[in-house]
Amino acid sequence: MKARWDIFCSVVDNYGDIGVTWRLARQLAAEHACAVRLWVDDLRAFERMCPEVDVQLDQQWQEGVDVRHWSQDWAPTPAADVVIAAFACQLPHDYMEAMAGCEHSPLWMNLDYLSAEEWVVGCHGLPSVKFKGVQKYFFFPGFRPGTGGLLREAGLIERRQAFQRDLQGRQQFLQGLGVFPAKGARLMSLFAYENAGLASWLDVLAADGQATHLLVPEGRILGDVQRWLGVEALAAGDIHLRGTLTVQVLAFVRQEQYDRLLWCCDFNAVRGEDSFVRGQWAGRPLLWHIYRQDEDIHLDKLDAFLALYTQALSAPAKAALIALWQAWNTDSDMASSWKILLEHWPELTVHAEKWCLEQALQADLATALVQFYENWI
Ligand code: TRH
Repeated sequence: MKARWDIFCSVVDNYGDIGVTWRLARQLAAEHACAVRLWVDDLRAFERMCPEVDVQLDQQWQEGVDVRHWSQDWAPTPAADVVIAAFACQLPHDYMEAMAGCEHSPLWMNLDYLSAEEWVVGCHGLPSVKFKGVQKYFFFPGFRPGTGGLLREAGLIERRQAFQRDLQGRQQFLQGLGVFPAKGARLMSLFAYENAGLASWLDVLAADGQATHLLVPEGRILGDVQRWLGVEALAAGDIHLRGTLTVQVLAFVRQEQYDRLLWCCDFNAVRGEDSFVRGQWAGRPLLWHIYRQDEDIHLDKLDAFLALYTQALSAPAKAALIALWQAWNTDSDMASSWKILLEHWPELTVHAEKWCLEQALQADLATALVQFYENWI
């Protein structure tokens, strides 16, 4: 009999919560023959990345996943064999009672936030709280051996590499999005939160000897782009040229298309958690806008990732990358760090692919979860 999995996703803000749980749910169903229910409290956020979602429905099937609207009025529901609370969300009390009432307690896990910090290795898989005899465990994604790894579908890297080799396929994909970059232009994507450092970056791109075509999916950074362009409003489809910089606004696309967009670009600015990981699987140099946390604790997470990511780089390339990422994450001037980074472009490009392949040697997160369950029973 198929193991039954319940994944609970509460959308706090943005798209990372649903982005991560949707990928995980799909992969568990498609690759591990699990019967997966995905409980989501905000179907509108889900609809942005999976337009087939009907926001009116309490129950629907999407790509082999039983999608449930997690509403305030919780109807009695039997507990699954494995229960995942994503990002420490609080399960409905009645559901916890149902877990406690099971003849065989389910495996209950908290899928934590992604961090490259060293302590994660020591905490991954440890018992957390108990509810009436049902034990909860910490499950930490991560970059280091001994963590739960990263979400990565089977064959992802091979598909990505084949797509990157297929010039015509890439052109067709971009044309489908209305993107026609000039020959020789550097193609870049920009998905980020509001950032006061953006103007200085765009200034230097506009004055660069090489042309840049910058793709900006609709979202929080658009206000800063708009101010820099000096236009009244920006909407998907808009294209503006300033110096050697073309800025093009894109509609928010479905998750698989966003992956392909990252694969097409020479450089990706990504953010949060899920796009950050997908940027790494793209095998291209990237810039991470980390999710801001109280008391700047996100800056420790940033440093921890940088320490790992830059280990194999030459000293000057390492310094250039660190300077750029730190400038971006402290709303600082980007001009000089970007210019210096350009000097190390070939090394950073080779490194991005190498890092991706190294990370792909680890078991992926869905497989690690299934393994954890199998060891547990
Ligand atoms: O949206 P985010 O900022 O999410 C954040 C982080 O996860 C953060 O850690 C968390 O605490 C906070 O949410 C609540 O960035 P993230 O994680 O990259 O998620 C974006 C998702 O949107 C990702 O799955 C990719 C998807 N996406 C599309 O499907 N289409 C698009 O066009 C774009 C730009 C993104």
